[in-house]
Amino acid sequence: MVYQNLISELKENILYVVINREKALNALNKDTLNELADVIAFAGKTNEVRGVILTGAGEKAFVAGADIKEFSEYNAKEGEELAKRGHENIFNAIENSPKPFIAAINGFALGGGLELAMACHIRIASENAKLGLPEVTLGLIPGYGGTQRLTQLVGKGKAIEIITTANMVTAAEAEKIGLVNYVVPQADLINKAEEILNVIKQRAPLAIASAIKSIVASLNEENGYAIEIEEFAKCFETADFKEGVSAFVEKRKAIFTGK
Ligand code: DAK
Repeated sequence: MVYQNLISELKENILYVVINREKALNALNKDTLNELADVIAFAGKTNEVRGVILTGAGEKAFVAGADIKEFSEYNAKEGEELAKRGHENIFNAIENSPKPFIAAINGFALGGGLELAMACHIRIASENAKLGLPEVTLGLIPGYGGTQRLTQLVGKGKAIEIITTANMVTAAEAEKIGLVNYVVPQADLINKAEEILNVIKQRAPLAIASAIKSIVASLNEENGYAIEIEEFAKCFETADFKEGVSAFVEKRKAIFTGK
Protein backbone atom coordinates (compact mmCIF):
# COMPACT_ATOMS: atom_id res chain seq x y z
CA MET A 1 0.00 0.00 0.00
CA VAL A 2 1.27 3.44 -0.85
CA TYR A 3 0.42 6.28 1.50
CA GLN A 4 1.45 9.94 1.67
CA ASN A 5 2.03 10.10 5.43
CA LEU A 6 2.76 6.50 6.36
CA ILE A 7 5.29 3.91 5.30
CA SER A 8 3.78 0.47 5.51
CA GLU A 9 5.56 -2.78 4.75
CA LEU A 10 4.60 -6.42 5.34
CA LYS A 11 7.63 -8.62 6.10
CA GLU A 12 7.53 -12.14 7.51
CA ASN A 13 3.94 -11.70 8.70
CA ILE A 14 4.69 -8.48 10.59
CA LEU A 15 3.18 -5.25 9.29
CA TYR A 16 5.54 -2.33 9.93
CA VAL A 17 3.78 1.04 9.99
CA VAL A 18 5.86 4.20 10.26
CA ILE A 19 4.15 7.57 10.72
CA ASN A 20 6.17 9.64 8.32
CA ARG A 21 5.87 13.39 8.98
CA GLU A 22 9.24 13.84 10.61
CA LYS A 23 9.40 17.62 10.05
CA ALA A 24 6.21 18.06 12.11
CA LEU A 25 7.37 15.49 14.66
CA ASN A 26 4.88 13.05 13.10
CA ALA A 27 1.89 15.08 14.31
CA LEU A 28 -1.44 13.54 13.35
CA ASN A 29 -3.25 15.60 10.74
CA LYS A 30 -6.53 14.48 9.13
CA ASP A 31 -4.82 12.80 6.16
CA THR A 32 -2.55 10.80 8.45
CA LEU A 33 -5.53 9.77 10.58
CA ASN A 34 -7.41 8.61 7.46
CA GLU A 35 -4.42 6.60 6.31
CA LEU A 36 -4.03 5.07 9.75
CA ALA A 37 -7.69 4.01 9.69
CA ASP A 38 -7.05 2.33 6.34
CA VAL A 39 -3.92 0.45 7.40
CA ILE A 40 -5.56 -0.71 10.67
CA ALA A 41 -8.52 -2.14 8.71
CA PHE A 42 -6.07 -3.84 6.32
CA ALA A 43 -4.18 -5.45 9.23
CA GLY A 44 -7.41 -6.73 10.76
CA LYS A 45 -8.65 -8.47 7.64
CA THR A 46 -5.37 -9.75 6.13
CA ASN A 47 -4.42 -13.29 7.16
CA GLU A 48 -0.72 -12.80 6.41
CA VAL A 49 -0.55 -10.05 9.04
CA ARG A 50 0.12 -11.69 12.42
CA GLY A 51 1.10 -8.53 14.26
CA VAL A 52 1.76 -4.84 13.74
CA ILE A 53 4.64 -2.60 14.82
CA LEU A 54 3.69 1.07 14.88
CA THR A 55 6.43 3.69 15.16
CA GLY A 56 7.36 7.23 14.11
CA ALA A 57 9.89 8.36 11.52
CA GLY A 58 13.24 9.64 12.79
CA GLU A 59 14.80 9.51 16.21
CA LYS A 60 13.02 12.40 17.91
CA ALA A 61 9.32 11.65 17.99
CA PHE A 62 6.86 8.81 17.92
CA VAL A 63 4.00 11.33 17.50
CA ALA A 64 4.00 14.82 19.09
CA GLY A 65 0.20 14.92 19.20
CA ALA A 66 -2.64 15.87 16.94
CA ASP A 67 -1.66 18.55 14.43
CA ILE A 68 -2.19 21.74 16.45
CA LYS A 69 -2.19 23.98 13.39
CA GLU A 70 -5.05 21.96 11.92
CA PHE A 71 -7.32 21.49 14.94
CA SER A 72 -7.01 25.09 16.18
CA GLU A 73 -10.13 26.11 14.23
CA TYR A 74 -12.50 23.31 15.31
CA ASN A 75 -15.80 24.03 17.10
CA ALA A 76 -17.70 21.74 19.51
CA LYS A 77 -19.64 19.95 16.77
CA GLU A 78 -16.55 19.26 14.64
CA GLY A 79 -14.65 18.18 17.75
CA GLU A 80 -17.35 15.70 18.68
CA GLU A 81 -17.68 14.28 15.16
CA LEU A 82 -13.94 13.91 14.71
CA ALA A 83 -13.56 12.36 18.16
CA LYS A 84 -16.30 9.79 17.43
CA ARG A 85 -14.85 8.91 14.03
CA GLY A 86 -11.31 8.71 15.45
CA HIS A 87 -12.38 6.50 18.34
CA GLU A 88 -14.19 4.13 16.01
CA ASN A 89 -11.79 3.86 13.06
CA ILE A 90 -8.44 4.24 14.77
CA PHE A 91 -8.16 4.08 18.55
CA ASN A 92 -10.87 1.50 19.33
CA ALA A 93 -10.10 -0.26 16.05
CA ILE A 94 -6.53 -0.86 17.24
CA GLU A 95 -7.60 -1.92 20.73
CA ASN A 96 -10.23 -4.31 19.33
CA SER A 97 -8.05 -5.61 16.49
CA PRO A 98 -7.62 -9.38 16.39
CA LYS A 99 -3.94 -8.69 15.58
CA PRO A 100 -1.56 -7.59 18.33
CA PHE A 101 -0.29 -4.04 17.89
CA ILE A 102 3.00 -2.96 19.46
CA ALA A 103 3.79 0.74 19.77
CA ALA A 104 7.54 1.26 19.39
CA ILE A 105 7.83 4.69 21.04
CA ASN A 106 10.96 6.21 19.55
CA GLY A 107 10.80 9.68 21.15
CA PHE A 108 8.07 12.17 22.12
CA ALA A 109 4.64 10.55 22.54
CA LEU A 110 2.39 13.46 23.39
CA GLY A 111 -1.34 14.11 23.34
CA GLY A 112 -2.94 12.13 20.52
CA GLY A 113 0.44 10.40 20.07
CA LEU A 114 0.37 8.93 23.56
CA GLU A 115 -3.31 8.10 23.06
CA LEU A 116 -2.34 6.17 19.94
CA ALA A 117 0.38 4.29 21.83
CA MET A 118 -2.04 3.55 24.67
CA ALA A 119 -4.57 2.06 22.24
CA CYS A 120 -1.90 -0.47 21.20
CA HIS A 121 -1.70 -3.78 23.07
CA ILE A 122 1.96 -3.48 24.08
CA ARG A 123 4.26 -0.44 24.40
CA ILE A 124 8.03 -0.38 24.19
CA ALA A 125 9.88 2.90 24.65
CA SER A 126 13.37 3.97 23.67
CA GLU A 127 15.47 5.49 26.46
CA ASN A 128 15.04 9.03 25.06
CA ALA A 129 11.23 8.82 24.92
CA LYS A 130 9.11 11.37 26.76
CA LEU A 131 5.42 10.73 27.27
CA GLY A 132 2.65 13.10 28.24
CA LEU A 133 -0.85 14.46 27.73
CA PRO A 134 -0.35 18.25 27.41
CA GLU A 135 -3.93 18.96 26.27
CA VAL A 136 -4.75 21.18 29.28
CA THR A 137 -1.94 23.55 28.23
CA LEU A 138 -4.06 24.18 25.12
CA GLY A 139 -7.38 24.47 26.94
CA LEU A 140 -8.42 20.94 25.96
CA ILE A 141 -8.63 17.53 27.53
CA PRO A 142 -7.50 14.29 25.87
CA GLY A 143 -10.09 13.46 23.18
CA TYR A 144 -8.98 10.11 21.81
CA GLY A 145 -9.52 7.95 24.89
CA GLY A 146 -6.59 9.29 26.94
CA THR A 147 -8.53 9.92 30.15
CA GLN A 148 -9.77 6.31 30.08
CA ARG A 149 -6.75 4.37 28.87
CA LEU A 150 -4.21 6.23 31.00
CA THR A 151 -6.35 5.54 34.08
CA GLN A 152 -6.61 1.86 33.15
CA LEU A 153 -2.84 1.60 32.73
CA VAL A 154 -1.49 3.62 35.66
CA GLY A 155 -4.45 4.07 38.07
CA LYS A 156 -6.49 7.13 38.98
CA GLY A 157 -3.96 9.03 41.10
CA LYS A 158 -1.13 8.97 38.55
CA ALA A 159 -3.54 9.62 35.66
CA ILE A 160 -4.91 12.71 37.35
CA GLU A 161 -1.39 13.95 38.08
CA ILE A 162 -0.15 13.38 34.51
CA ILE A 163 -3.22 14.92 32.84
CA THR A 164 -3.69 17.92 35.14
CA THR A 165 -0.01 18.91 35.38
CA ALA A 166 0.62 18.15 31.69
CA ASN A 167 4.15 17.21 32.76
CA MET A 168 6.00 14.73 30.58
CA VAL A 169 7.24 11.48 32.09
CA THR A 170 10.55 9.93 31.14
CA ALA A 171 10.75 6.44 29.66
CA ALA A 172 12.16 5.10 32.94
CA GLU A 173 9.28 6.59 34.94
CA ALA A 174 6.78 5.30 32.35
CA GLU A 175 8.13 1.77 32.84
CA LYS A 176 7.96 2.12 36.62
CA ILE A 177 4.27 3.10 36.58
CA GLY A 178 3.24 0.50 33.99
CA LEU A 179 2.71 2.91 31.11
CA VAL A 180 5.21 1.00 28.95
CA ASN A 181 6.21 -2.66 29.09
CA TYR A 182 9.93 -2.17 28.35
CA VAL A 183 12.54 0.53 27.86
CA VAL A 184 15.43 -0.24 25.52
CA PRO A 185 18.19 1.71 23.74
CA GLN A 186 16.82 3.36 20.61
CA ALA A 187 18.88 1.08 18.35
CA ASP A 188 17.17 -1.99 19.86
CA LEU A 189 13.59 -0.71 19.74
CA ILE A 190 12.33 -2.48 16.63
CA ASN A 191 14.31 -5.64 17.49
CA LYS A 192 12.56 -5.82 20.87
CA ALA A 193 9.14 -5.44 19.23
CA GLU A 194 10.05 -8.12 16.66
CA GLU A 195 11.27 -10.43 19.41
CA ILE A 196 7.85 -10.28 21.08
CA LEU A 197 5.86 -10.66 17.85
CA ASN A 198 8.06 -13.55 16.71
CA VAL A 199 6.97 -15.43 19.83
CA ILE A 200 3.29 -14.49 19.37
CA LYS A 201 3.53 -15.58 15.71
CA GLN A 202 4.17 -19.16 16.85
CA ARG A 203 0.91 -19.24 18.79
CA ALA A 204 -2.59 -20.01 17.51
CA PRO A 205 -3.93 -16.89 15.72
CA LEU A 206 -7.60 -17.40 16.59
CA ALA A 207 -6.70 -17.99 20.24
CA ILE A 208 -4.66 -14.75 20.22
CA ALA A 209 -7.70 -12.89 18.82
CA SER A 210 -9.98 -14.46 21.46
CA ALA A 211 -7.53 -13.58 24.24
CA ILE A 212 -7.31 -9.94 23.12
CA LYS A 213 -11.10 -9.69 22.88
CA SER A 214 -11.59 -11.14 26.37
CA ILE A 215 -8.89 -8.97 27.98
CA VAL A 216 -10.22 -5.79 26.36
CA ALA A 217 -13.74 -6.69 27.55
CA SER A 218 -12.46 -6.50 31.13
CA LEU A 219 -11.81 -2.79 30.63
CA ASN A 220 -15.08 -1.77 29.03
CA GLU A 221 -18.66 -1.84 30.19
CA GLU A 222 -19.09 -5.45 29.23
CA ASN A 223 -19.24 -8.64 31.19
CA GLY A 224 -15.67 -9.80 30.61
CA TYR A 225 -16.29 -13.15 32.26
CA ALA A 226 -19.18 -13.86 29.85
CA ILE A 227 -17.02 -12.86 26.85
CA GLU A 228 -14.21 -15.10 28.11
CA ILE A 229 -16.63 -18.07 28.38
CA GLU A 230 -17.89 -17.43 24.82
CA GLU A 231 -14.37 -17.04 23.36
CA PHE A 232 -13.08 -20.05 25.31
CA ALA A 233 -15.89 -22.23 23.91
CA LYS A 234 -15.22 -21.02 20.34
CA CYS A 235 -11.60 -22.22 20.58
CA PHE A 236 -12.79 -25.86 20.76
CA GLU A 237 -14.25 -25.54 17.25
CA THR A 238 -10.96 -24.47 15.67
CA ALA A 239 -8.51 -26.56 13.67
CA ASP A 240 -5.77 -24.76 15.62
CA PHE A 241 -7.03 -26.29 18.88
CA LYS A 242 -6.91 -29.78 17.36
CA GLU A 243 -3.44 -29.09 15.96
CA GLY A 244 -2.14 -27.69 19.26
CA VAL A 245 -3.32 -30.69 21.26
CA SER A 246 -2.14 -33.24 18.64
CA ALA A 247 1.28 -31.58 18.48
CA PHE A 248 1.62 -31.81 22.25
CA VAL A 249 0.64 -35.50 22.31
CA GLU A 250 2.92 -36.30 19.33
CA LYS A 251 5.79 -34.31 20.89
CA ARG A 252 6.23 -32.02 17.88
CA LYS A 253 5.94 -28.30 17.21
CA ALA A 254 2.42 -27.14 16.35
CA ILE A 255 1.81 -25.62 12.93
CA PHE A 256 -1.15 -23.29 13.21
CA THR A 257 -3.20 -22.19 10.21
CA GLY A 258 -5.53 -19.71 11.89
CA LYS A 259 -8.57 -21.86 11.08
N1 DAK B 1 1.28 19.82 15.70
C1 DAK B 1 1.82 20.47 14.66
N2 DAK B 1 3.13 20.72 14.52
C2 DAK B 1 3.94 20.27 15.50
C3 DAK B 1 3.45 19.57 16.63
C4 DAK B 1 2.04 19.35 16.72
N3 DAK B 1 1.46 18.67 17.70
N4 DAK B 1 4.50 19.28 17.43
C5 DAK B 1 5.59 19.75 16.82
N5 DAK B 1 5.27 20.34 15.67
C6 DAK B 1 6.17 20.99 14.71
C7 DAK B 1 6.65 22.34 15.22
O1 DAK B 1 5.68 23.32 14.94
C8 DAK B 1 7.92 22.51 14.43
O2 DAK B 1 7.57 22.90 13.12
P1 DAK B 1 8.29 24.21 12.41
O3 DAK B 1 8.03 25.35 13.33
O4 DAK B 1 9.75 23.80 12.34
O5 DAK B 1 7.61 24.31 11.07
C9 DAK B 1 8.47 21.11 14.34
O6 DAK B 1 7.37 20.23 14.58
C10 DAK B 1 9.56 20.81 15.34
O7 DAK B 1 9.04 21.12 16.63
P2 DAK B 1 9.80 22.08 17.67
O8 DAK B 1 10.65 23.06 16.96
O9 DAK B 1 8.79 22.58 18.62
O10 DAK B 1 10.76 21.01 18.39
P3 DAK B 1 11.37 21.11 19.87
O11 DAK B 1 12.41 20.05 19.95
O12 DAK B 1 11.74 22.50 20.22
O13 DAK B 1 10.14 20.68 20.83
C11 DAK B 1 8.21 19.38 21.46
C12 DAK B 1 9.62 19.41 20.77
C13 DAK B 1 7.58 18.01 21.23
C14 DAK B 1 8.43 19.58 22.98
C15 DAK B 1 7.36 20.53 20.91
O14 DAK B 1 7.33 20.45 19.48
C16 DAK B 1 5.94 20.52 21.38
O15 DAK B 1 5.63 20.91 22.50
N6 DAK B 1 5.01 20.09 20.48
C17 DAK B 1 3.61 20.16 20.76
C18 DAK B 1 3.17 19.10 21.73
C19 DAK B 1 1.71 19.19 21.93
O16 DAK B 1 1.19 20.09 22.63
N7 DAK B 1 0.96 18.35 21.19
C20 DAK B 1 -0.47 18.46 21.08
C21 DAK B 1 -1.16 17.88 22.30
S1 DAK B 1 -2.87 18.09 22.16
C22 DAK B 1 -9.17 15.80 18.69
C23 DAK B 1 -8.76 14.73 19.44
C24 DAK B 1 -7.53 14.76 20.03
C25 DAK B 1 -6.73 15.86 19.91
C26 DAK B 1 -7.16 16.94 19.15
C27 DAK B 1 -8.37 16.93 18.54
N8 DAK B 1 -10.43 15.78 18.07
C28 DAK B 1 -11.24 14.63 18.14
C29 DAK B 1 -10.88 16.86 17.26
C30 DAK B 1 -5.43 15.83 20.52
C31 DAK B 1 -4.81 16.90 20.89
C32 DAK B 1 -3.41 16.83 21.21
O17 DAK B 1 -2.68 15.96 20.83
